Amino acid sequence: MTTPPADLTQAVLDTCNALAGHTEVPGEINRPFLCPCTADVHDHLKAWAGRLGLSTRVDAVGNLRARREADVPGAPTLYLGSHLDTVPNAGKYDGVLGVALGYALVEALGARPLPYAIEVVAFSEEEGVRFGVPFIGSRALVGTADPLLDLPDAQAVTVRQAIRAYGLDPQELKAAEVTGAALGYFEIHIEQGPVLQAQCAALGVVEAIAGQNRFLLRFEGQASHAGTTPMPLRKDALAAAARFVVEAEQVARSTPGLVATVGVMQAEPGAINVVSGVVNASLDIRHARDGVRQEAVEYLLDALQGFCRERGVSVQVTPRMEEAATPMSGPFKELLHRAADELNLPHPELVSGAGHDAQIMATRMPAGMLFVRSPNALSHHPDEMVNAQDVSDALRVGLRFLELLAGE
Ligand code: HGY
Ligand code: MN
Ligand code: MN
Ligand code: MN
Repeated sequence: MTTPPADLTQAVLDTCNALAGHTEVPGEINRPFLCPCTADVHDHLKAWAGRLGLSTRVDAVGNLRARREADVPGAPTLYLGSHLDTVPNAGKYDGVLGVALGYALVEALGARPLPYAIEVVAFSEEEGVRFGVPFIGSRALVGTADPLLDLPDAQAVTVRQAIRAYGLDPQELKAAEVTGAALGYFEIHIEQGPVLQAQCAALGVVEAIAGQNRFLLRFEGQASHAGTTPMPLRKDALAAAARFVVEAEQVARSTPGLVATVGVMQAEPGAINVVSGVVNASLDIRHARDGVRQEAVEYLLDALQGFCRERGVSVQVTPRMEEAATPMSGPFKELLHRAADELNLPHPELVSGAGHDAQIMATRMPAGMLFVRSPNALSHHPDEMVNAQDVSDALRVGLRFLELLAGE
């Protein structure tokens, strides 16, 4: 059992700080899919990969792939990593911490011979902010990104066009797919919630990832004068949307473990004295059990139609994604327990309310996730934070996990 050099934790935190500076919106961390600053982020990571002697390539969807070959020909590949894209006004650790820890783990392994190759993947898109569909990066590795290529963003630019605009070739999508034997995928990520802090645990082993649905909702009523349109004659798109938001919140509050979020709400024309004629909104709904989630979706979409009928408003519901709950059981989870047990570090199991690339990679290979405590339970927020000691513990458990995987 080797102990990672103490300065590696600092290198991880320094990388999170440095990458936070590459943003589309000055003063906030904001990196949507294939934004121009992706190249700067890649340059920073390529420098680290260069120091480690890793070969790098950027694949057709902008994933940065850094590879350490095995010492035996034909050996399987272990994939490590997380995502580089962020939500608007994000924190500096969501995704990036896992990418930096991937590089740090390779560094901690040093030049020792390994019976497997390692590929650290910095996924180009996991959040789904620009196209409303998450996991474009990891879907490319498991060969399910094709159907997403013609999805439009809010400016009617498709994924395919965004790939070309960045200087990549969507025709090369096939070459992004994992080939050859895959040992599995291991991701370290911040918990993004309150569970580990409440249990005074630095680390957690992910037992499952909640299932989720995402919808785009377009309400269409009739814009009209706020002063001269009597209430019974209105077709108020925003009132219909607002009534829906309240219902979604009430259903989620009354269903244990269910979360429902309307994060986008854009009213048109958006003037103080005009009844809203159009509202573009979103719905994100999740639960660890698929039956509960699907029942809530069915109820809410039915209630939505009623709220609109009552107001003479129509609504267009566009399903953007549905991911079933993903159990993270199997050999990787057991090895993570063993590694943390050997280091006498508490590591409760927990379900992830957040989606992760691991749930996509798990469709193709064994997958495991280690969570790092979020001391203030905040994420998708500039105040997102980690404890340096917890990151150091994650590095130690991650290194021990890789050693156990190598039979050491
Ligand atoms: O939204 C999520 O589940 C995560 O941040 N990708
Ligand atoms: Mn994330
Ligand atoms: Mn996120
Ligand atoms: Mn254990």
